[in-house]
Amino acid sequence: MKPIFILNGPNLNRLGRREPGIYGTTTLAEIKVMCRGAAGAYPVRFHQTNAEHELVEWVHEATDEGAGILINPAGLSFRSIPLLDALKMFPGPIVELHISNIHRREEIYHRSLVSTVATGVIAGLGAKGYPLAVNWLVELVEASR
Ligand code: DHK
Repeated sequence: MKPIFILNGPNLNRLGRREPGIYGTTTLAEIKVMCRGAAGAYPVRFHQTNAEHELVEWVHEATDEGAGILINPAGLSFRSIPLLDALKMFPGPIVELHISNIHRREEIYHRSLVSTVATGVIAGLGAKGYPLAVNWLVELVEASR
């Protein structure tokens, strides 16, 4: 089985302590456990980085080896052409996830470049959006086997 890549962008390593009124108190380590639970038998490659180039390289790895991508690009959602270009190469399903509802926040968060290539977008469901997205990806990948 090809793995599901779960990729997290800048500042998400601070979840739990980062603006809990917006992002909640669930840590990224706890989210990783939730994702692995939702993935069942599917292998998961779970990463977080504050560096744009690392996120790009993991998208390349997913393009070569992965079944699906769940990505929270964080602040890179809105300005990263390199990340957008990398995601355009991925042949499988992509779910873009934001813990917060970016459309209810400041204007700078309203237009995600990643949404122009994502299969679907989840925003505002908090950390619980992650296992929901994984469930959806697993179902889709299973159906296409
Ligand atoms: C996380 C971030 O770091 C912000 O830059 C995004 C996203 C929102 C989130 O809600 O998970 O705008």
